[in-house]
Amino acid sequence: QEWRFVTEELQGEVQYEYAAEFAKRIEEKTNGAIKVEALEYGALGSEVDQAQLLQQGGVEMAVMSPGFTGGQVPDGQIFSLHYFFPADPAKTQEVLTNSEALNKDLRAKYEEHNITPLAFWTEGSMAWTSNVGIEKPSDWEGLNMRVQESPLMRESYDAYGATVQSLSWGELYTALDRETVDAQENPLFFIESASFHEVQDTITISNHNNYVAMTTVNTGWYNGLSDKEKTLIDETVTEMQDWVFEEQKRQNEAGLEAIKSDEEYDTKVIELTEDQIAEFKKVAEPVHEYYRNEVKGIDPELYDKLKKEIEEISGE
Ligand code: 6CS
Repeated sequence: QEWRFVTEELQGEVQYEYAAEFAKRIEEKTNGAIKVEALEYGALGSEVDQAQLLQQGGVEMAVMSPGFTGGQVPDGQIFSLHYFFPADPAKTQEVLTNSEALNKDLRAKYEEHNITPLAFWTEGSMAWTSNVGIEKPSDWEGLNMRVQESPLMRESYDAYGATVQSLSWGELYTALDRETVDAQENPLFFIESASFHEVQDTITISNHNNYVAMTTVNTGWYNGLSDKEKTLIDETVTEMQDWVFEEQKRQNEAGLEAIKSDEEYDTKVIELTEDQIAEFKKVAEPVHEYYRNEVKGIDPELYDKLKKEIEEISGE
């Protein structure tokens, strides 16, 4: 047997390395009877194309960011709220790993679309990049922000006064370089790896949100596997939660180091103070209520349940 496992990133980056490690473990456990092919971003189209491919069974497995199916699975947009999950990636990983709202209720919502998320995990805290040096909400006024395909991301940045534009990350470097887009958000490892710091003067460590990825399988394919195969996959995915946490941590630390020591581009790194973060929270928190009460197609009970789980873990 051979399973194809597509990712939204390139070799060396967290998602691809995740798929490669998963492949290694499955091959070892089955003495080579099952082979898994890890695939980089690009060969199979954009992130949106890849999501469709998984849904249609063109690939068996995918690492998928919820932001690219926000129109189809509105509840998945919960990951784009700012200052909702704990700022500490370790705490967010704990929520992602143990939450019933996510691993049972949200999983069922994706399954209606033939996507089964087997695990949710963080790729680290996201930072904002721009040429203006974002330090307060009003700095966003007039900026055109790049977002994924999630209507709610528009609300989050509208609240700060920015406009938004959806793009695949493959088009982002050029868009920033030509200034058709002014700002973007990503974990530090990805900012460095995709060289966005070359075309942006500043990086703001904002702690506004963690980047979340999902390990997904095509629902029909997965349900048709033997119990033994399902257990093999499930156990490996569970084992890998700690592995991927360490991998993203290592990559994010190295990414920041590389940006700081890159003398050619001299990108300014701005770390927001607690007071500055409080100003952003004032504008971002009403969007949580807007999401719960106004966004069509979302389940307010899932929101309430997750919020409670987050409060229990973060102790806030
Ligand atoms: O910004 C993006 O869309 C990309 N960022 C990451 C961290 N992974 C893949 C994704 O497509």
